[in-house]
Amino acid sequence: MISAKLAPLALAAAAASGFPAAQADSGWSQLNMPRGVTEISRKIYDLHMEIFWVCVAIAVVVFGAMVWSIITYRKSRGAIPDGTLVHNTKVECIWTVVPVIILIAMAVPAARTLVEIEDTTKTELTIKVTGFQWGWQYDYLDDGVAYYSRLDRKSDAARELLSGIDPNTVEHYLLNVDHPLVVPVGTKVRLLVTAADVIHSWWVPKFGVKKDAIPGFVNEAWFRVDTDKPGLYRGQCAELCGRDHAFMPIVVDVRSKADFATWLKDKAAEQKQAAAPPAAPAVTPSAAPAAATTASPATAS
Ligand SMILES: [Cu+2]
Repeated sequence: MISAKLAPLALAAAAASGFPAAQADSGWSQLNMPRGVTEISRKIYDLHMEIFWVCVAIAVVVFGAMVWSIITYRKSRGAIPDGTLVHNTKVECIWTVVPVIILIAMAVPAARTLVEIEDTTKTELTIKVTGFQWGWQYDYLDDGVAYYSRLDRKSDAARELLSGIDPNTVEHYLLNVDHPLVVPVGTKVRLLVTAADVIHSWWVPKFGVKKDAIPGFVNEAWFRVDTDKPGLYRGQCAELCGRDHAFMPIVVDVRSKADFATWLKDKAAEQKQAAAPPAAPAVTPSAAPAAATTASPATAS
């Protein structure tokens, strides 16, 4: 009943946030953070809900006491202000000790989750992520594969001023890239996050990862996508980094381990071939100096 009432509101919120309604989840989940597709993202979600309900309980007690006092001790009922009210040591001790206990009770699970988020040991794949104006570079450090990932051309054309293209006709408008980051499922992937110019932030909500990309620093983050959840996951730069901040989305293509291995092998071979110097043309000794002299004016100009 309530969720049915709130659904249009949630849809409007989703539309306002820039996420297409078709891609977003429905109902209540649109008002909350996603549960995600990694163990850590679910732990973060559970922690968030735990703390949320603690806050709700505190709000009910505090505002309940306030409203009850205001109504019960109102002037029209003949209440007289107590001008002699002074310190009550017992009450003051209680309202100091109780919040301290609540804070400690919240800090313990929060610290436990934070420690897990920071634990980048036993990683199976390391990828360097470099943010730049305006896109991302992905470096598979152990495999010699590196490429840039930018806003897809269709979104880029539609976002131009007076382009005449209706953004509603572009699929995943501003949320699609030309070359997504490709990773395998069920693998602990470590990201080394940095930036080439200004501060960016690599954020994929469903992985529970949001890490600042800072020039001159290398930040670490990690994720392991559930083995039964391959697919495309989207995110965005989450640090206001300048004019085109809104135009550097993130797409992660999560594949099965076998598919990923094939992709990585093909990509490495393709990049190796592209980097190889072109086969030297057969140059006869007499032709070589002539080629050199004709080439020099061209390079000088
Ligand atoms: Cu950015």
